Amino acid sequence: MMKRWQAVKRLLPLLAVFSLLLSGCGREDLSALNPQGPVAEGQLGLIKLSIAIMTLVVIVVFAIGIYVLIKFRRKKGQNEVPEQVEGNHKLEIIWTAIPLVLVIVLAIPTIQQIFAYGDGPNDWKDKNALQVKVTAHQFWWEFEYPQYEGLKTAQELLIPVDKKIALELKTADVLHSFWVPALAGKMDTNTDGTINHMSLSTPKPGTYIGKCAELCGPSHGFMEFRVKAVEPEDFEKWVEANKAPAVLPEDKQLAEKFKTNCLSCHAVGDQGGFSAPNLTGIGSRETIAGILLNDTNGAKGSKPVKDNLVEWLKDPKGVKPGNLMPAPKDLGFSDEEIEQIADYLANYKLEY
Ligand code: HEC
Ligand SMILES: [Cu+2]
Repeated sequence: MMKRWQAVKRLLPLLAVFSLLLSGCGREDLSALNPQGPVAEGQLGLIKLSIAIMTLVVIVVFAIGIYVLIKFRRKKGQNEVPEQVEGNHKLEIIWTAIPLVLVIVLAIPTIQQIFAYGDGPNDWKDKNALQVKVTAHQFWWEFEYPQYEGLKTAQELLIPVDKKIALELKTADVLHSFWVPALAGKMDTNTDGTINHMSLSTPKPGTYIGKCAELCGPSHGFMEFRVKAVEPEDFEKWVEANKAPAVLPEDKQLAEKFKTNCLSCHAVGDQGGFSAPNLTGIGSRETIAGILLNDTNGAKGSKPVKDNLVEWLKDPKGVKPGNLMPAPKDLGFSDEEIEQIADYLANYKLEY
């Protein structure tokens, strides 16, 4: 008895440290406990229901346990072995039936919600839904809007409020998982070529943080994205703004260098490729590379867009280890040219 207590005493500080560590994981902006749309609300409801049922079970089991411990403890002077009881049909039926009932109570709303909020493939065909094809890459997110020809963006999924957003999810490389805690649960991007669907919506304009929820490589922890919900008129304005012809650096020589070295992977406007994030209007986005916070919406710890661009361009792998962008200096860009490119990109904004 004494020994056991000592072991517990030794474990307690460890548990305290763990809970302290875990409390560091609590980011309010990345919490499923603060839902901002119907899907996340329904999911929180299920979390609450299952916690309630489990709490009830714990209370009842502990109460019975404590009652039995007290009632049937050995009395003073009681030396004979008590009557040994083996099996009791009535009790066994009861404690099989109760969990079954509890599981059914949990299953009914769960199944209801799955179908109410997750009719993925049908939502995709829903004419009133905004379709977005999501492609996960190590370590960035690509968003394509097939209902708007040629419209593609990266790291920041712009959506109109009060509209069903139907997502089709796939990966370009390894297994990732799309997760915007405030709006909806996770959905994997499969590596076997199969496509997953999910949908979400929100009535509230705002920026919701998303994260890759499947360990996918050295920069998995930095694989963040933003879902930015705006009024429908603003969304249409953004769509129009994206159609503007490509803006290139004013300096002719720099523009050529940018075209040959950067647009082999990236796109601006109607020029370039799509093996890397579309840079159109990057100056008005809320992050660089999904993780360096721009001061476009005054977020805590944010910096001017240009500073973040310089930080990224000076050392992309320093910001996100293992990512696939070559360092511009290895492509022959001087520090001065990096500054100029950062300046150009920071001023490449979309009005909406
Ligand atoms: C071989 C392809 C490739 C080339 C060439 C390349 N990049 Fe990239 N770039 C990438 C990839 C991939 C990412 C995404 C990295 C990540 O977030 O994991 C990226 C990210 C970026 C970002 C952040 C994008 C965002 O959405 O926030 C900027 C800015 C950028 N590159 C600028 C440049 C510039 C300027 C050049 C030319 C000097 C260049 N890149 C050359 C592949 C490339
Ligand atoms: Cu990932």
